[in-house]
Amino acid sequence: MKKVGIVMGSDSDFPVVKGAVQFLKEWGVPVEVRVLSAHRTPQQACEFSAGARENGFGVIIAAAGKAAHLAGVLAAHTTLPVIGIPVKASALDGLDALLSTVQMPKGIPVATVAIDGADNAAILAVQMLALSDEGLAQKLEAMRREMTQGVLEKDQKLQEAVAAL
Ligand code: RP5
Repeated sequence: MKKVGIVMGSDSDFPVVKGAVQFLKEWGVPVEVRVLSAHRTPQQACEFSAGARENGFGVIIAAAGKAAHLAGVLAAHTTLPVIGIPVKASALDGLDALLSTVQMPKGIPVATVAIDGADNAAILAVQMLALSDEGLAQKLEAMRREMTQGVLEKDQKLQEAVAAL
């Protein structure tokens, strides 16, 4: 199976990213996690991305806050799909990182999830790998069924609570 690379701009982003790492490990998806900054270690970030395909990666997740250029810079150096997580790390509550990550120019896409949306980044990465992995695709289907069932049960409980008022 291809690996997922999770890159964060600083170790201070790790609390946001940790759940995604755990999710991927639980699902048996090989994951490598790095601190590589578009601004502080630009050369290392570019080298990681440029070599990612030949190093066995299938998807890159990039998490960064403030003037968050990390996802875009990584995307510029690979044709692998890059998922961006804007991190809430400043006085602007992540809006700065959201706009920096999502507003990519034509030709270099970054699939941007919500501010601090690491869970969805991990799920989206698995969906991408599942394009060529039937086992993962079946697990995703099962997860969806479970989610649907959970909401239906909540709705049923709510109906009972409302009827008892
Ligand atoms: C960004 O600046 C990082 O991704 C992080 O979200 C933010 C703050 O970094 P530190 O100053 O905590 O290292 O580049």
